[in-house]
Amino acid sequence: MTAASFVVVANRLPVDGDPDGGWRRSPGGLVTALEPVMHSTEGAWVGWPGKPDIEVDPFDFEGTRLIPVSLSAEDIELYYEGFSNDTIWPLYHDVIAAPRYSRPLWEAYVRVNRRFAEAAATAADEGGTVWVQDYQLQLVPAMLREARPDLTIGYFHHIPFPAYGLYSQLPWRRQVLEGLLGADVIGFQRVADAGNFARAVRRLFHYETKASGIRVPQPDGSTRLALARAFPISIDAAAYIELAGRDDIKARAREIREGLGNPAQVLLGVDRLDYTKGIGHRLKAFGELLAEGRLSVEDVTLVQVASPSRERVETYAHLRDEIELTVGRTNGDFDTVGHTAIRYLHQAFPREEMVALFLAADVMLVTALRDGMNLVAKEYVASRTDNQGVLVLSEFAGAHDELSRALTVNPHDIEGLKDAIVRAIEMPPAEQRRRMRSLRRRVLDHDVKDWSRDFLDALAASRGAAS
Ligand code: GDG
Repeated sequence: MTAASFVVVANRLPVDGDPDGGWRRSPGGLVTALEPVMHSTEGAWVGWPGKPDIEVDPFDFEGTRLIPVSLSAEDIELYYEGFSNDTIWPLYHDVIAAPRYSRPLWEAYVRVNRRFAEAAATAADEGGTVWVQDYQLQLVPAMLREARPDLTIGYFHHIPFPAYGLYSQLPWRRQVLEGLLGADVIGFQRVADAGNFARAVRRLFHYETKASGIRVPQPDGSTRLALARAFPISIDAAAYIELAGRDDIKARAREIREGLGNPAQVLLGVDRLDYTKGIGHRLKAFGELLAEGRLSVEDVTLVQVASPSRERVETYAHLRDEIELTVGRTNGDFDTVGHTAIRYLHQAFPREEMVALFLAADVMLVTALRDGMNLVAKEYVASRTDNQGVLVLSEFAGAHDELSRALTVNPHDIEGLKDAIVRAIEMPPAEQRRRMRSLRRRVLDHDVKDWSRDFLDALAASRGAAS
């Protein structure tokens, strides 16, 4: 097997197995972001193929070498559902749900991170570049550096990094920081995340942290610079614009509105069914507006897509019950024979249908309690080539740093959220246009290819930036 000069390491490979034993490219921003680099280099991608207990040999797929890391059912339960999604995920999202601190989960996380690091160490060419993705693999940078000091190593963190007062709960807080500090560049979504990380490093290790980087002492007495900085992720804006311009998708958007009984206003939420997304807060605000008579189901319908997610984690199963109880109650109380209050869809849809929903929606509700970025907000904006529609956006989503012309909300403030929904519904077309133009400018000027280029340029510049 020839070694690769550029290697991506992510929890998942960029493909899904199809029923007849082949592989399909999985939809997703990361794949698009990395396409140009993958094709201009001898690229390889290390990741889990998506099913338990399958051994798959490395194979070539659309010009990229895919290197599967096999996970047993037990690995998935302890490393993925356990430590990644039941410890790190809630802790890093400000403890919205209680994190589980359990030694067997941590031990599985270390074991599985080592396997990913070993696979990357084998795949990478002498002096090559490795880009590690996300919170499931925080220990990989240091493990990889130990095995292959010749490599340039980048890490991007897709979710928030919490304030030290919360981070310090983690029994393995030193080991996780040590793992991340193995990278030359550690990328975050927001400036605040990079700041939280640097503060945790200062508190726990007393290393010097400056804008130029963190001085990490080396075993030989020298120091190495690790750069911790914000690189806000984005979307493949051109792909959304193209879909939004298709006649069949525009026709589908009209059909969606007709199917809802042609309400004057369609509100939309699109989220993985996750407690970080503030779906319950949104439903509560909408339900109260109906109860108070400020809105009526004759005029307004809320479409909520809640795509199935992490269903084997108990907190997610409870959340689903809670949301579905609220939807059932609200619809029971307010539906008429011809009109529904909430059209709830616990399903995943093709991207074409998502764009049709974006075009059908007068108001997009993004009410996350904490979110690394929130790509849905950017996808809605990119799709609105008509410069109409209103984005209601939580200040706790990373996207808020860039999309300040949205209607800002604190989703915990239900009265404020209700007022923002009413204001969005009543916003005159001229104001919608002014705001949407400015939002679109930002998303179009900084798409996902700019994101990966900025990160990889910083990574290339870090090579040899030792002190
Ligand atoms: C993590 C961070 C950060 C959702 N349902 C369907 C569907 N989606 C697509 C959306 C969007 C993506 O999935 C979700 O991305 P988000 O950014 O909104 O949220 P997370 O899944 O939590 O992602 C987040 C992101 O990583 C990237 O760094 O922004 O903060 O939590 O693209 O459109 N797509 C289709 N059908 C669905 O039913 N086709």
